[in-house]
Amino acid sequence: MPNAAMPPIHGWAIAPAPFTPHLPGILPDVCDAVPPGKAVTDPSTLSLASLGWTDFFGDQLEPDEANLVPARIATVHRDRLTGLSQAGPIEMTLPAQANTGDYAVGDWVLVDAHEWLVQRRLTRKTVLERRTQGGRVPQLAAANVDTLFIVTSCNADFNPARLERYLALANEAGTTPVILLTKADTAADAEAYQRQAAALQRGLAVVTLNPRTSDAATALVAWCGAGETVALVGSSGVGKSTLVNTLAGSAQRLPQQTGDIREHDAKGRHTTTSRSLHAIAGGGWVIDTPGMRTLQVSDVAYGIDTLFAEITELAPLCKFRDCTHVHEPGCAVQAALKAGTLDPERLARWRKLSDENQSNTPVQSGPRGAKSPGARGKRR
Ligand SMILES: Nc1nc2c(ncn2[C@@H]2O[C@H](COP(=O)(O)OP(=O)(O)OP(=O)(O)O)[C@@H](O)[C@H]2O)c(=O)[nH]1
Ligand SMILES: [Mg+2]
Ligand SMILES: [Zn+2]
Repeated sequence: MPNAAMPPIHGWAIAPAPFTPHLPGILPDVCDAVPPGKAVTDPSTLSLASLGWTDFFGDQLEPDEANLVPARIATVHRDRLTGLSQAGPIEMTLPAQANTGDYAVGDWVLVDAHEWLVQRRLTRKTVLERRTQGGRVPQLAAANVDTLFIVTSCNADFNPARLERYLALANEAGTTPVILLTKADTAADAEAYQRQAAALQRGLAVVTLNPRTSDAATALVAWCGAGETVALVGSSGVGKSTLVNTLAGSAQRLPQQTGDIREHDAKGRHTTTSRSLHAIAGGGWVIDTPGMRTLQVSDVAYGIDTLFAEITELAPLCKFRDCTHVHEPGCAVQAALKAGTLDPERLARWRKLSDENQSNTPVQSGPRGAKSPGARGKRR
């Protein structure tokens, strides 16, 4: 039963939960993840479903885990995790040998209701991970994300090859990519950016918006339903945190810090330094991430095949099964190039990304360009 004497946290009443919550301290960063003003009268606001819980996670519960509490990770620190349970914001502890680096913002974990000790992480529906230059193991960016908002500005930040890297990552993770174009107000021809972005992948949604205005939230409402999770990625200074603040709305307690960009090259100043989960005013959750300097790809063969569908579809028509599409006779890709139906720049970028992926991926099945058997939405 809920503890009637439990004081509200930052103006929040504890929603009914089948256990007595123990809150080791005030957690401003997590409290901020909870939309204030609703739960006091609406205990369903922090229902598991509103936090993004689905049968996919429910089906993973074992009979002897009935006493454990599901919680969603909101921030990951070097030595602790914060999260949200039906009881509200919590600070979790980890078993002695565990490493917080194994957890991602957006993960679902099972914790015991007395100590908030993490007992088990549930298998992820989707996981976004990235490799840094020279990095040995991929870094976890976010988990259980439905839609990846790839944010770029209508200025010197706009770079098709970099956007394609993000798209390959999203495709591989089983997360729907959407390109968000910011700073159209500062560009002479914003429509040209919109056209270029839309050509990067078949069926790709591209939304031009100004994160500083409330119209931005309206424009994204289709991806921000109750229980849905979006993550923002992109270079520093493109307006990710500004958008988080707009999506979170006026009820947000601790706005994300934002920073201006350098005039001469439009580069940001890496204002955001860690990942965090925030409630969207109209429903759903948004994960803010620090601006990335580089994005290396590895193990994204499926993501690349989807991204470059026009090339992937030609490869089986080549005379040789292991055609590299460079010099072989009977190459359907070279034929398309000559016929002018394939963009040579796309082919060059496909080659570069495929080569990088191959050299970063320990064992890759199938020749380059052939349909890879890679499963969509790798689960771990
Ligand atoms: N003119 C204009 N300015 C914008 C727009 N979107 C964002 N900005 C400004 O761009 C600057 C950078 O925004 P941030 O939200 O801090 O960028 P960020 O992507 O979170 O950057 P990092 O945290 O460093 O990765 C801020 O000064 C914003 O006000 C836009 O559409 N038009
Ligand atoms: Mg930021
Ligand atoms: Zn070929």
